[in-house]
Amino acid sequence: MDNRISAWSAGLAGICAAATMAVMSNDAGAVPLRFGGHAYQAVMVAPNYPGGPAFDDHLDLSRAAFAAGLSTWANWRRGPGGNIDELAGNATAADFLNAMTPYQAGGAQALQAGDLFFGFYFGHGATGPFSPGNVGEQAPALSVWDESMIFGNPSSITDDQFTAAMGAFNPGVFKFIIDISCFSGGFWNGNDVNGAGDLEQVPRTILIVSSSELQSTYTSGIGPRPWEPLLLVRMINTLFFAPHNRNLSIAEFYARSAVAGAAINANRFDESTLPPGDALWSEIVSGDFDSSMLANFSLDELPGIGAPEPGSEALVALGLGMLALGRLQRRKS
Ligand SMILES: [Ca+2]
Ligand SMILES: [Ca+2]
Ligand SMILES: [Ca+2]
Repeated sequence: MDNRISAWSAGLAGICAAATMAVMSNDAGAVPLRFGGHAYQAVMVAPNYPGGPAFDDHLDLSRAAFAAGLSTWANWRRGPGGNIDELAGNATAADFLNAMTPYQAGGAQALQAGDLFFGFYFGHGATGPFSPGNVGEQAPALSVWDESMIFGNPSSITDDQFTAAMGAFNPGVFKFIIDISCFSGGFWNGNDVNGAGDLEQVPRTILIVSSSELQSTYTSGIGPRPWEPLLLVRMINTLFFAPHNRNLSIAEFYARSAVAGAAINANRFDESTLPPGDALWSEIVSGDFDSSMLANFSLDELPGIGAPEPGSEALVALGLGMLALGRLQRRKS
């Protein structure tokens, strides 16, 4: 049963001792895409970790797969001139933070109230004595340590630093963050004694995490990229296979993808809408990690993660109209 081959845990200190590499980013020319009255912009990173062939030396393939799924929706586009800024696997913590600045307040492409910023991180997470953060979180935090994203060069972003980055957007911008790493739930409810805190303090923030503040996140062992945790596998599948003829709300995106409370999720959603023959959907969840979606506002206000393909709503309306007309004609005859 245990095909989870390794943990995204802070204990993997060896991954943090590598040489600095040259950094590339394809963010040149990224422009927020407007759709349905909102601008959308993503910055995505999944660091690769040095040390040779291993489960964690090519996580950028997972970032690319997620971006490919996202770009099947009308409001997201990859590549130059698109609105998905994909950082290379050798990106540093500074690269990730710097890639956000054009879209923050005062930036050349600053997002405005009601727009959606999407930040994606998949990689190692740290807490406790392995974390570069300070001790000082208090209840409702589950541990006193700050939690951190760890990059391969090595460099890191603590939850306090990331909170500051999210606070740098214009008021009213929605910040939607996916953090797939050990202890990622610790990016919420920090409540630091020094007055700082975690993402719960930044208005209009949503955070999807793969673990609680006290948990490691495990790889799923499922191909084609066996290093992806199950939540990430399912999120990628949801992007590709959810019905594209209507908006995909973030709440629905999470609910279709979530693995926490697996029985609840299995009962709540119609499995018949899932792609036939896709074994990934029937994978049994061991319950060894706990995904959650955290938000500090009503999700009804959200523009959603996926917008329908242009014209699809008209096509659906036309189809319903034809159906009604057919019934009318049958009634007449
Ligand atoms: Ca903590
Ligand atoms: Ca903190
Ligand atoms: Ca924290």
